[in-house]
Amino acid sequence: PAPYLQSYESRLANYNNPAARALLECIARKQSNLCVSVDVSTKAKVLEVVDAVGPSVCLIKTHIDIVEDFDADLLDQLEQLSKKHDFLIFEDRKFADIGNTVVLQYSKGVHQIASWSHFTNAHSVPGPGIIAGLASVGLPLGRGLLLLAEMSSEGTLAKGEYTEATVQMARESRGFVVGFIAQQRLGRADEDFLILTPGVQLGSAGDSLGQQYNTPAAVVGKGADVIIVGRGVYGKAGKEAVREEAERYKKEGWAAYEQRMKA
Ligand code: 5IU
Repeated sequence: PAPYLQSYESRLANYNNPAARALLECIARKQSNLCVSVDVSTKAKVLEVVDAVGPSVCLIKTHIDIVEDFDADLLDQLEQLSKKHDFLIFEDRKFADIGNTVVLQYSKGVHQIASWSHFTNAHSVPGPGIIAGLASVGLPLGRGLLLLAEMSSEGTLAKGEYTEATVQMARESRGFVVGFIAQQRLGRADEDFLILTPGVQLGSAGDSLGQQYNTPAAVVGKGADVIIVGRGVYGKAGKEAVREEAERYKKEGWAAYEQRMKA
């Protein structure tokens, strides 16, 4: 069968990248293909949500630039929580500039993303120089890159030939590019890319700003390896409710994976 129809453990053989390997191992160990997107804007709230969902996730996705009281202590505490609960970190930075500029954005500034984030992502619109730039910083640190091949939002221009050209760019940088943010399996049947899919929620079709939701079962069925859930989890009131919701998505995501392997 195609690589993605096999177990997460067996797919380790297809990856040399340390971040990709660590993610596959973590998914298998925790029986979780859930990534929670922690889109909240204070340190205290970020840490509360991460501590609540930590046991249920393989990956935490951040938008570090929305945290109004950001400081280095947040990064220390995030790292401690990642050890306590056993998860990896993905800064959803969506780099989109020329190689020289993304080198600086990835390694410097207030956030120094490369120093703490196992994964980040980039638009393919600038061409392969963006990958070369990010790789020059990230590869020596064992980081992995996801290319934005598709988006979940209504009217996205990332489709068709653009998506295909993005997959081709990934093929040419396989050591660093480990997969895609996408809505479905991409690449040939004999290729193995990690597919991380946002726009996942149970019981909602979307929001008022163009977000479009599918269920965990639907996206895993179409090839997602990791489901990314934001408001569906952190939007619940109270730490206990957030914890329970993360568990619910974890179980849904894992059941869908087991179903897919039977296919
Ligand atoms: N996100 C998307 N769709 C995309 C990409 C990223 O929703 O195509 I690329 C991000 C935006 C947000 C999270 O940080 O994933 C989804 O949050 P909600 O589950 O709250 O909609």
